[in-house]
Amino acid sequence: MSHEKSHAAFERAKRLMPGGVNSPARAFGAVGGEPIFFDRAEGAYLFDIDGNRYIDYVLSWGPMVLGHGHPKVVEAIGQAIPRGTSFGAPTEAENILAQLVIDAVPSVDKVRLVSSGTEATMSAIRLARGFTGRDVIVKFAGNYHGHVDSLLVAAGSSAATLSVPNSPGVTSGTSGDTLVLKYNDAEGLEAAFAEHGRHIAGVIVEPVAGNMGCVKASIDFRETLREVTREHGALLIFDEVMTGFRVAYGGAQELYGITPDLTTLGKILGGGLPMGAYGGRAEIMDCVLPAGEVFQAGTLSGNPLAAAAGIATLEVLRDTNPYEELERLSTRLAVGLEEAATAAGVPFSIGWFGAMMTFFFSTESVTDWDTASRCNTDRYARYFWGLIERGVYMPCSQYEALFLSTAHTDDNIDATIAAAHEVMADLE
Ligand code: KE4
Repeated sequence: MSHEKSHAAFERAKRLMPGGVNSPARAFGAVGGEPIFFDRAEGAYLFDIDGNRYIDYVLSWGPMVLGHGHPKVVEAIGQAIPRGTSFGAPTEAENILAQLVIDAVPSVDKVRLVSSGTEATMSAIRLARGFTGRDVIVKFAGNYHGHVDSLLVAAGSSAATLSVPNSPGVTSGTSGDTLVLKYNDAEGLEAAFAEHGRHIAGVIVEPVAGNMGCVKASIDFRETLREVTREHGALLIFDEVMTGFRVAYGGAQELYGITPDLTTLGKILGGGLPMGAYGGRAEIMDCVLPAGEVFQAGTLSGNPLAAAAGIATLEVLRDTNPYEELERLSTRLAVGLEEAATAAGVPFSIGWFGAMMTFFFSTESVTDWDTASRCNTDRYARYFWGLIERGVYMPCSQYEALFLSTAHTDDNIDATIAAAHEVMADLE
């Protein structure tokens, strides 16, 4: 498989942009080699500039839950373009998208649309501080909430992949009000609130972690999150940028039966175009300017093209309810990968929740950052490149989740499992 054109493009890119990429998650830093440049995508497939085709399990890090180029999404964007790409003024499309979010997500009575997941989480923690009058925000090691200064502490995703979980440039003053706890540690959470509860404005958490690889939150942890925040007057923020509309139409909160105080959204919400959102109870959201005094703004917030793509995507998800089929395909993939690793005698564990999962090269069950960080990332790199050579595009890091879409087929799963058997057999 030739990557000559990708190599040439990357050589040029490195002269133009830091590391040749516009997000470190794409840099292949954890798997070695050079990133692949893509030309186009269709359904479950990516096509690189050297003409190679891959079954895509990254799906733009989650947004493409309907696959690439879904006709209803393409049509919606095509119809919006001639009417204008941005007005910097309200549009009815924002009303429609906001209503879809409010109807879908149990915790959301009012919502503010922004342009990325980072903007959503940054705004949500500012709002939690403004609403409570408190300073401290709790996050969990291995969770990633975008490149918000105060949350770039023990961060997951590419921060963990590239070993900068505590980024240079984040001052002690900025991160000083961030309390980092252990994911799935209900006792540690209770102890932290016993000591600091009156100072804690909010707790932000991935209700299903995807940024240390896919790690489920235990029932005890989830219930403790809701109990201690309510008891101490702190806001519970579910960061559903990844899980929203993916694990269920109403996100993890719909499945858990837990109603957070605020929810952040992104990725699928924009159908592949830049979109994020944060929402919650009206009494909290009405503290946001101009209804209230907590400032937040954005030139392209609720952009009409992104809103059109998001509306089309959510309407398809709402009307077709593909989650059982996504779960069936995910089950086949998980079982197939397990069989391939077992046949090859390769130690593994799987983190899996609906249409997102991670195949961990680990001898132990991964429940938090400590266990995730002990994975054999060299073995993951060999697994990644072995699958690339066989036309399968997995996340370029052990600390990411793979995703399925409604465009994936049983044939795609069969081909992936067959490739995995060949790759695992070569993993010493
Ligand atoms: P964005 O600012 O990248 O749109 O969203 C930040 C974010 C917030 N919360 C969660 C739970 C997230 O997973 C993310 C972003 N996810 C990473 C991949 N794990 C985006 C990929 C990248 O950084 O290029």
